[in-house]
Amino acid sequence: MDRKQHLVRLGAGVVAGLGAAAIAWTGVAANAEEPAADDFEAKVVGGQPAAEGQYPWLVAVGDAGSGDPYERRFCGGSVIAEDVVLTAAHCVDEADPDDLVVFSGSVDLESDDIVETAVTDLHIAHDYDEPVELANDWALLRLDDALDVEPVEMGTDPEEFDVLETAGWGETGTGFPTVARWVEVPFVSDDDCEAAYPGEVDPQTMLCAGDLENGGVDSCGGDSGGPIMAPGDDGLILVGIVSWGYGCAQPGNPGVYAELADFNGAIDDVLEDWD
Ligand code: 4AZ
Repeated sequence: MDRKQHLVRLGAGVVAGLGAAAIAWTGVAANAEEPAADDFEAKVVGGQPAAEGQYPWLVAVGDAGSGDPYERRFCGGSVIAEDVVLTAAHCVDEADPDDLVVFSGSVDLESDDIVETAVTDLHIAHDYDEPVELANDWALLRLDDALDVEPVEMGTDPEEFDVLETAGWGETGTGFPTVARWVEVPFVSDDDCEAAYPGEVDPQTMLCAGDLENGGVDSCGGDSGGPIMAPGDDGLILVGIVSWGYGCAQPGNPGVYAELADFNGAIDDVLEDWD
């Protein structure tokens, strides 16, 4: 499958409950269509289960209502202040805050330690989808209660990286895991990423990662909104948000991530406003 993908929500439980065949993808205008189930090369591909506490700030974004967190989650997110979660704009741009909840407290969505928190306010990046589709793919969720979670450190400088890591409850190739998975993904330069996706990458607001030559490691459907992180002096630093790609883990088609350094100031402005 060689088609631009980011998750399109179909409604409560559909993504987690029905699996790959039920996922609709947005295509690039001309060839927007739903792939056949066996067309889906999704897989957090090449990863392994996250340990409890490995990413305390990693949360799942889900539909409000009742039922298992596993059935209701549809995207990832990162806790950036005790009552604020950063996620992808394309995960929540059609949602009402009342329709959303955040699951925190465990890497295992079936754990008794999972805490469900209501969302009271939603901010979608003003320049989302500009200057190209999926540019500025970030949104903030304001929570009803402070979480008992140490927020992630935010990356502020645009940098070249070596190896990054990403994590989430997205498609593994055999379904959606109950325990979040993580994987290391080599950084891909802006030049190489623009060459991989001519005309579709805005290097200012996007960064890319993946094994260009071999594929095999990537984020995938349902990981959107979650973190991509770089090693810092005192632990991991958030540098981006899972956003889109063509297929998952295919050679030549890196994962594309919203580049936090570009909109850090805009995030601070919203946080000040919400204070
Ligand atoms: C998604 O739909 C998605 N391989 C996330 C990441 C990638 C593709 C799709 C990158 O959530």
